[in-house]
Amino acid sequence: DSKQAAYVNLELPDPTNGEYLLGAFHLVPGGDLNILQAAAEIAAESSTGTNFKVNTETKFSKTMNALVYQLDLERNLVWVAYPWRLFDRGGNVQNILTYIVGNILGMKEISALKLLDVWFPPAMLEQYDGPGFTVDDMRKYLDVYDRPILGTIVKPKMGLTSAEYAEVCYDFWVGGGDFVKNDEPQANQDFCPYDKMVMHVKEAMDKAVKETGKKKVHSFNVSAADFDTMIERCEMIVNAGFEPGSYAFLIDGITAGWMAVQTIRRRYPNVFLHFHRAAHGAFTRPENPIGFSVLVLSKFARLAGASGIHTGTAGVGKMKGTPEEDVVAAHGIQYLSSSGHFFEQTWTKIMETDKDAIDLVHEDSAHHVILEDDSWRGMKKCCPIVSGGLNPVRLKPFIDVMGNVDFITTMGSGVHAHPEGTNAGAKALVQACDAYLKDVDIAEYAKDHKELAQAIEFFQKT
Ligand code: RUB
Ligand code: MG
Repeated sequence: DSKQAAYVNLELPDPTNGEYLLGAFHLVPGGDLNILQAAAEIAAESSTGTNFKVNTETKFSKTMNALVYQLDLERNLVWVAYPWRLFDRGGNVQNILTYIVGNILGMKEISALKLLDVWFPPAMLEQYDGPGFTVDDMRKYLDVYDRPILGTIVKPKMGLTSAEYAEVCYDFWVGGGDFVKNDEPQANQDFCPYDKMVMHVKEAMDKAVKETGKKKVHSFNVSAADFDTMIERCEMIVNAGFEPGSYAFLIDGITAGWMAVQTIRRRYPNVFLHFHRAAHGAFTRPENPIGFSVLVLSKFARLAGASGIHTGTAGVGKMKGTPEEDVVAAHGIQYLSSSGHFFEQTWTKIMETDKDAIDLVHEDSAHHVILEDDSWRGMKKCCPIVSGGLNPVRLKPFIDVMGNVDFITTMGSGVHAHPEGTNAGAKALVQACDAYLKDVDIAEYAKDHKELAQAIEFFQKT
């Protein structure tokens, strides 16, 4: 069949030669197509083709065809190579997604289709921004190393006035927390105007910093209806007198879109860009056969330049998620190289990583390569943000599955539902973290740490 002749090459000599972005899909054909026929339809629709071969194609256009280059009939897997010259120049992530998880997810020819993993060739990485301001920069600002950055989300999710909102921030910060985020729907509501919220948060932060002698960070949701309003929100924060480093910009990247993410990355390279991912479940959940994985979403967030993205709690919290999915995604974006579901991704912009020649590199206990100074040669790291139904009691179980402490955690109910309130909730979180660092069981540590004892009592029965 001519489609297979044009869009399948099971003998493609070297898919990793640098010319192709690679994708691995789970595919169940629709109708009476076999997997090879369905795969050819996918490669066609997601590169140069359509349902019929058209008479307008040229010798050159055919070189831009995506190619099915590998199949696993037992597991219903197909691998596709996309010549990356297909993609919009100038580092546009939205454009890639329009191809590789675009029309194809709606085609009749599939009954299940999920992009499980992607691989970016080094030369392609060079075209994309990657993160500007990283969690390492935030760590320097906070003077917090060797432990997770401890955060909260103000709750109730909505309905506090700007002054009430800031008071909750203050209580958390003086309790010892580092980081507060707007819950993602927080915008410019009539009962909590954005400008007042910013002003009150600034006062609350100043007060908390003065009293504790520690730096604090607030992540402001700058997602908005349009470009101008988004930038207005950013500028309001920039001009409110905050110290650089003390504020982050949150974009709800799925609902606001990749253009919003990349705009903030380019306009504010020195601000931590916080990618919240509301609605990702529509395409990432494992029981949904159509979509793409958390790993794929997270890798594109790093490519686009998010400083951090929510990667899930690996089943420890309230959201659906497993270590196989969430931890692989977290490692996939924070390390210089790691194994995804199918691909080994190295985020260097050069083909060969001659480890011996790179004296700034070391390996951690799990043999993940870590750049001492990740601004050098590689695409910078993107920080896993771990959130959703966590509480102090669940901190250690999560660290155990994660295998490292290089993440930001934000606990909403896990802090504000503490029987003694937000301040005590923050203290309990800090104590749970201290217990972990001292390698003491939290039950033991709670014997002389009241807030932690209360948290254990309260959260363990939930
Ligand atoms: C969690 C919360 C975040 C979720 C999003 O609040 O507000 O929006 O973490 O999920 P709480 P994910 O701590 O009270 O559950 O992080 O999986 O994207
Ligand atoms: Mg939220």
